[in-house]
Amino acid sequence: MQKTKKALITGITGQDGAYLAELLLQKGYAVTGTYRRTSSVNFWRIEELGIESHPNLKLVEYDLTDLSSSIRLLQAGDFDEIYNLAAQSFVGVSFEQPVTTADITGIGPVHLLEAIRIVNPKIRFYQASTSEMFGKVQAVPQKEDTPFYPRSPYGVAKLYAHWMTVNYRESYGIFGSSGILFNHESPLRGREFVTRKITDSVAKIKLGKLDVLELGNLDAKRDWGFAKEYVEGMWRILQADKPDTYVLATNRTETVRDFVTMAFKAAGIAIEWQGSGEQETGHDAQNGKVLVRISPKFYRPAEVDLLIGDPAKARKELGWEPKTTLEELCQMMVEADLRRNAAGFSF
Ligand code: NDP
Ligand code: GDR
Repeated sequence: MQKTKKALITGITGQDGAYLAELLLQKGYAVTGTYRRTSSVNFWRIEELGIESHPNLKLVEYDLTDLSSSIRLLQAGDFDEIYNLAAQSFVGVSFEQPVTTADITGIGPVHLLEAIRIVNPKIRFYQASTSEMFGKVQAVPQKEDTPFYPRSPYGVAKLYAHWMTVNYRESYGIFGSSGILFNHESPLRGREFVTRKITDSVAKIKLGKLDVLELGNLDAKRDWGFAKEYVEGMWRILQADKPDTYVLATNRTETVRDFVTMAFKAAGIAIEWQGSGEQETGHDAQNGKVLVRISPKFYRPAEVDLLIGDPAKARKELGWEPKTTLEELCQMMVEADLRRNAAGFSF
């Protein structure tokens, strides 16, 4: 009989943690998911997926910034695979809290790498790296060997953790792999990120609960995919014969403005754009009402202008391919937010 595989997911209360837990439970894994002690822990994502009481899911309190508890977590768990998804993951906040971001997002993963080195070097380790490490465009499309040039404290912290994963692979033979994932979204995306902010606001405008959507830089271009498909890629990365680095992306890029137009369209509203820069506005094409305007408070001190990834290596070596189009993803998110807002709640 095959032994039940045991996986640890840090950050199970986040978007990817919830989808990955669902996937691994479906695959028959015993899953331990970590959450942070806060005054009001929120499990809405795993509840929405209906897995919060799954018999093979165990939830444990853990903070990535604590080395000794990282060691004890691994001593208690006998894990085969660790997926390190925990991070201070919001780029905007990283400019306000650079040191906290460095502690959690940069040094945090090293606590797990050290714990693996000390407790069981055979554990396979996945590090959630990011297209934000490419930052200022050095080549188009970006792939595994494109030079990095991060543009935020978040990107810099992630780059450190990325190289530490590579370093532990090369120094100690640890199966440490890194997925350089481009933006991936879903109805479970946090509302501080631009796609979900847009779909939630579009739903509220459609239902008469909000007048205007305020945004920052509409010209930023992102390669947006569907999170559920990206967590499948994470799993494949840890099933490979050897540890490595892989880009997961769709190879299509659109502006934030395009996504706004798409989201309103999904709610049956046509948008017309007028003006430029801080004066740009989006109008309801039927009655001229202003529905979108710019607020410089959402601008970032340094911006990542253009991300588009080439997932050819993952396709060739892992058989991974994104399938959901951006239009389908946007429609799915708008419909979920219309449902939630109509029912009177939205996380
Ligand atoms: P989320 O922000 O939704 O989730 C982050 C998770 O990390 C949450 O569960 C959060 O817990 C947890 N966390 C934060 N700080 C700590 C800490 N000190 N100790 C333990 N846990 C902590 O991110 P996503 O699910 O979107 O992303 C998953 C990972 O992938 C992140 O590392 C992110 O940086 C990275 N990434 C994401 C991409 C994307 O497009 N989504 C693209 C590329 C990389 P709490 O709920 O308590 O805040
Ligand atoms: P990003 O995602 O920074 O790419 O990081 P986010 O959705 O926050 O921003 C995308 C782009 O939209 C522009 N923008 C706005 N962003 C937000 N959040 N709010 C606004 O009002 C707004 N207006 C315009 C931003 O300037 C930016 O250019 C995400 C995170 O999930 C990271 O953890 C992950 O590593 C990367 O994706 C890949």
